[in-house]
Amino acid sequence: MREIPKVELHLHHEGAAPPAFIRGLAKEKGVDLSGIFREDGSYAFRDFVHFLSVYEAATSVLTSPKDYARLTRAVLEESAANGVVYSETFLSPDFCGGGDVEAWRDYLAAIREAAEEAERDFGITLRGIVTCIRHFGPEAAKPIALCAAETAGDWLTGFGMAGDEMKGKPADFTWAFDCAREAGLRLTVHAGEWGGAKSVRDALAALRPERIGHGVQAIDDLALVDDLAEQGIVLECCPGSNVALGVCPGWSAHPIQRLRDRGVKVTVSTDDPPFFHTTMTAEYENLAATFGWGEEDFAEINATAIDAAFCDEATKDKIRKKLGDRT
Ligand code: MCF
Ligand code: ZN
Repeated sequence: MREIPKVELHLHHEGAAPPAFIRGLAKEKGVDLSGIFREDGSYAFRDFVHFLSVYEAATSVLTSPKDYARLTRAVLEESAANGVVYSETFLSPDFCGGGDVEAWRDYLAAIREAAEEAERDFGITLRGIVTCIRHFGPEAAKPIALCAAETAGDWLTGFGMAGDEMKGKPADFTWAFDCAREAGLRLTVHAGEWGGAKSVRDALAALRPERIGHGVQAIDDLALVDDLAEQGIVLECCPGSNVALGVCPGWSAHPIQRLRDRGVKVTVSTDDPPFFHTTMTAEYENLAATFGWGEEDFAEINATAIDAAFCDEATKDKIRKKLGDRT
């Protein structure tokens, strides 16, 4: 499974930080983060809302562009070791530079340079998605969208929303999404992870994204599932994350196969791999064990993912050649 070339569309930049990396930074900076780790060294969280606060605590020691450059290299080396040839990562000026556009530019430059080096060294291509945080509210999303619009280009190609889906309604964020859309950014929204099928409907109606992060609870509304299929909305499924957080009671209960059977375009990602004790290899192994997926299924999923990627056509063609190169 490790060798299969893979496309990952849904990865949170800080959420991909290995716990040892965050512990090392905490030690260097004299910050006590012992409360967010279990005795075995892994991240400790009780439930989804607690996960959000542990994520923020871990992020608090990433305080400079240099920290992000080191993180980017470590994350991409690990992804490439799991066969990932193309990845998109959620980044937020809320975390990189505290919302200030000049600081954000410096963080972005460092991340981008590290990604270019990793592309040369490990053969993995990265693109960025600027992300507003739902539980920070719609006013906080506006400067994030402005940062995104000012830095949109060939590397920063998307705008999205993550965080606590139970807070606020998508319609509150239309200003931010309209701003990003006008700047030429492609759109994705986390929905239907906790907020039910209605949350997916609301996100689609108010924000008009072309992809939905998670979206798995759409399965409870078959008319919505048919709409997703008809409109070609792509779901960024992260089954290991859903199982780890308790969105699904187990792998066999995950709706990815049922959604796919009904014509929905599904893709596979890890979300926050070390938090959820997963990797792209582990996701594929679990999909093979649970649903009997084989080479053709994975080829289809990766073709869907690269078609839906937020990069230019020349990059897609380069990646498609790698996907076709199976040895
Ligand atoms: O997809 C998972 C669970 N659902 C919602 N949000 C997040 C997930 N992983 C990270 N996030 C949040 C994180 O807590 O995304 C934001 C943080 O608020 C970071 S995006 C650079
Ligand atoms: Zn996510």
